[in-house]
Amino acid sequence: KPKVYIAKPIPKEVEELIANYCDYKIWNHEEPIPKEVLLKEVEDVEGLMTPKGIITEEFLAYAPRLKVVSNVAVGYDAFDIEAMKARNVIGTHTPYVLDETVADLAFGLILTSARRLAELDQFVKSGKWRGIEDDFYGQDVHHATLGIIGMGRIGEKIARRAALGFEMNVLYTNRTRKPDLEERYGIKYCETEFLLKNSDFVLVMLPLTDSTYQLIGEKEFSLMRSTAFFINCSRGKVVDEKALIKALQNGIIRGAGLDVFEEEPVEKDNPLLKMDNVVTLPHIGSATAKARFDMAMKAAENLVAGVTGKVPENIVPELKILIEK
Ligand code: 8YV
Repeated sequence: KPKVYIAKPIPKEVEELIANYCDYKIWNHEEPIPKEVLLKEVEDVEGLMTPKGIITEEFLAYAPRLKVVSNVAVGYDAFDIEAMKARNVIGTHTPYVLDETVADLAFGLILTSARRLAELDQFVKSGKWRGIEDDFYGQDVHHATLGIIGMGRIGEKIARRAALGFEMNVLYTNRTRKPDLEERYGIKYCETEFLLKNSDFVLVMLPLTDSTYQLIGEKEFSLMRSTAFFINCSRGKVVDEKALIKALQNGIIRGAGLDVFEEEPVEKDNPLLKMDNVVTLPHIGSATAKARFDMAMKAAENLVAGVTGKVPENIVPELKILIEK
């Protein structure tokens, strides 16, 4: 059987699938695997399943027999695509199975920001509640305008919730226009500038790539309404975090709902953690038992396919060229 390494704990059923086809070892600890342990473990494996997939040229030099890296996440910004191409290492990810789960969380962030849920939860628990006060006012979500930057699989699920559930006016930008979604949900394609100027909530749902790195910065925040909220549950680095902090400190925008940060875990002296109008979460977009189980299972299927001479279902688009050769 081909040797593989699993760099995170996985459910029993997922382990059983791998055991049927592979000779495997698992990192079975809550804390992330230390780099030196991982580098030792991958010395003679053909497959690696990993939650983060930091695959660089340097890493690949430690794993001369590696054929497939199965990322237990949909985002694969930690893959060095060129290095993997050069070494003929296939990379896979876990699309589809987390889309609805992340879209739910996006609405969690929208509602929590607009209706001040986290702040007022703390208020009640601290025993300060005396009567019904006007101070508890938030902003309406229903019928407001949501601008979605990035209309991929997850963006679409968010748009559907917004348009059909909350009857929001949905604007979007994307590399390619999606007329079918416009027709189905009544969402509107527009220029980024128009979206920023006209949205009550600006939500980014973008993969992190060279062209999306810090795509949202000072100029973009300056175009937003002073009453608008900025929402991000994709990748922290698509935003210039310093510019976001400035925009919040100077009242350029009303607030933010963030599941992701430039550095994770977020530094404890990050000013975002001190702001009442900012909701912060520890990157839990896909964190439900069902979604995480499905992600692990999909990642295992991709891994097994890759080391048993089959074509994995979810090769990342940029590396499909490796199996077309
Ligand atoms: C996390 C995610 O990576 O899928 C992604 O791209 O950002 C999340 O699902 C998750 O922590 C993976 O273990």
